[in-house]
Amino acid sequence: MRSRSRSRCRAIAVLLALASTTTLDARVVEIRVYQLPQPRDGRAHPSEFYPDQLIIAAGDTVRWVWAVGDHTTTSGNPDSCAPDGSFDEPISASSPTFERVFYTPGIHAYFCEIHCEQAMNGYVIVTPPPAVLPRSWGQIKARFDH
Ligand SMILES: [Cu+2]
Repeated sequence: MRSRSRSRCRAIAVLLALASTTTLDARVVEIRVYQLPQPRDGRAHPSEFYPDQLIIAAGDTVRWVWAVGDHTTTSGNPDSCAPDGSFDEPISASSPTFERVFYTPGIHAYFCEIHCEQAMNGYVIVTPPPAVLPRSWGQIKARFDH
């Protein structure tokens, strides 16, 4: 009985350690999805993602949050409005948020399919995860012994 509760305690400690290491550095960053009133001078650009350029670290979450209008978050080339199939979610009153964790470093472009021609697009720039500092002389030495 005693060893059973001890192993349960150990399991809980491991879970807590895992939870703290995975959530300690990861962030959730929000992007607002707007549709502004059409300007009187007829300029097109009434819809936007804000901010439309974001720098995050690998493992961070981006959360798109609906504000006004019907939109999509569609991965792909905003110049040609061509989806690449990585993600494609509606952002509207009935589907007000969309979250995605970005693991792969690089530039991830996306656009709104409905307003792509009006340059409603954005970029998520994902930096590599920070280097882990060596914790012992042996680890430091191992880096230079080849
Ligand atoms: Cu849109």
